[in-house]
Amino acid sequence: MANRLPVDRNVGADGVPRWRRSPGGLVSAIAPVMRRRQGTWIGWTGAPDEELEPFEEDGMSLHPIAQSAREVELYYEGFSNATLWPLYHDVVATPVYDRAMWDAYVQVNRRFAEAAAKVASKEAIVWVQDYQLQLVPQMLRELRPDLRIGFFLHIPFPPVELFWQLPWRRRILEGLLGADLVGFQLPGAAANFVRLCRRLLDARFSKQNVFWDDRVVRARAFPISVDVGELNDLVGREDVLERAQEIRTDLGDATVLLGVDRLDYTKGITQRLQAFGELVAEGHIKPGQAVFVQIATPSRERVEQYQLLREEIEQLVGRINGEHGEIGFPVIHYLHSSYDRPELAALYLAADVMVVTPLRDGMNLVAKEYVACRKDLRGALVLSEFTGAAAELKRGAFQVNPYDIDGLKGTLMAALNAEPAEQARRMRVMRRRVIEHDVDRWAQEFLSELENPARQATAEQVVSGLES
Ligand code: GDG
Repeated sequence: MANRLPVDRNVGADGVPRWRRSPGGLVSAIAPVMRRRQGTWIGWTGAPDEELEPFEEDGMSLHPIAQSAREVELYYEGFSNATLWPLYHDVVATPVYDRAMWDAYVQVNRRFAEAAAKVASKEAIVWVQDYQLQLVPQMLRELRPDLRIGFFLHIPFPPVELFWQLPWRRRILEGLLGADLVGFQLPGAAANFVRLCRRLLDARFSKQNVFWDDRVVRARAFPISVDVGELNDLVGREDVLERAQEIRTDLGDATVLLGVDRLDYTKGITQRLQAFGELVAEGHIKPGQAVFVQIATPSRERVEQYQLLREEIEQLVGRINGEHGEIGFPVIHYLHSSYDRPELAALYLAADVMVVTPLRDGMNLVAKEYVACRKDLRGALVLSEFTGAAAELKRGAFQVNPYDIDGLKGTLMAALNAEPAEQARRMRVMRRRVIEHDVDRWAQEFLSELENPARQATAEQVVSGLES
């Protein structure tokens, strides 16, 4: 179960709408598992006010959940993306606390739970994805106590002090505690969850297990990753290699710094452009010698904070290019657009320095995709300490605190000046990690932890853990 189905509707050249698998690691990781197990994917089609019957596509059974235009506004753009998203990302923007949004969140979560309760066979496994559906585990367990329920949170889980702000904090925790296994990107997030259960619900616990409602709820970290095989195939393609070369030629054979992000205030786009702009202003970087390419994929365009961010970034890009660009040599290429996977792979291959500077990010797949694409062991990754990926890639990445603009400038220069031998050494350690822990392994590890009752602590063990 996920907010969205794994397919998008596209209108073909003949004018007939068709479903196409959505791009992205999550879908490519879970789709084969679903096909193998003849599972059903429950989610929204992306179009408001649309009631569709279940259908088969891409070898999977898809079960659409309708959402009205008003629910999209209140549940999706509202509670999910204007309340939970900023709250769970260190309050880098101010969360909106609105009762109508909460009511819609409860209503849509209930619709998902009811659909799963109808569709799931006896003692089936249900895997619920992400922050839009945190009430589903509890709602579903009430309807179907026979099911085994897993939940995975793709974004950070905040510390006690921040989560405490949420007027509906107990309800969210109780919602998650309906699962048998609650997965997070990092151990710190799992620890935050257990601590909150203790402080807020007075729940008994032992290590990473919470004893709740005569059950044991396990909280564990499962760092997500990328589809290494898919990326490997892409960067082996002749047309992708040619395209990478073409991009470099079009950029005047300058040194290329690259950012690829959804246009989101958590991604630290402003900070990286400011640092780059100052390096140009101070003469450390000369127009024509180095160029910054920033892909900002349109995202959540109806949410006000996203509109404001877009204006801020576009003003900043305009100012930097206006002050320092020369005819034929803008210092920043800013592209507010979305690209297909081969084009992204070509961009990764064309980039000398990949700049990933989120203020907070659950994992950050872009960093891992860059590493997975660089079989040639070239290129440098500048990576924020505040991403989940930093925990795994810290030995090879140039780490930064994106709030520290001077530090960021120094690190950008260090990455730009890294010798090929150093680039290769760093890339090798990062590649080892990403190749060994790809997204397929992530899905297998989660599901085997969910299914394997042998490793499940019993309620008695939890109690005795408490007593010892
Ligand atoms: C959430 C969490 C966590 C980007 N532009 C285009 C495009 N992309 C793809 C990237 C990458 C994905 O979107 C973005 O993933 P990230 O991990 O970087 O960020 P979020 O979207 O915020 O994802 C995050 C993730 O969930 C998974 O758990 O890592 O922390 O916030 O795959 O390549 N893909 C295409 N065209 C684009 O223009 N096709």
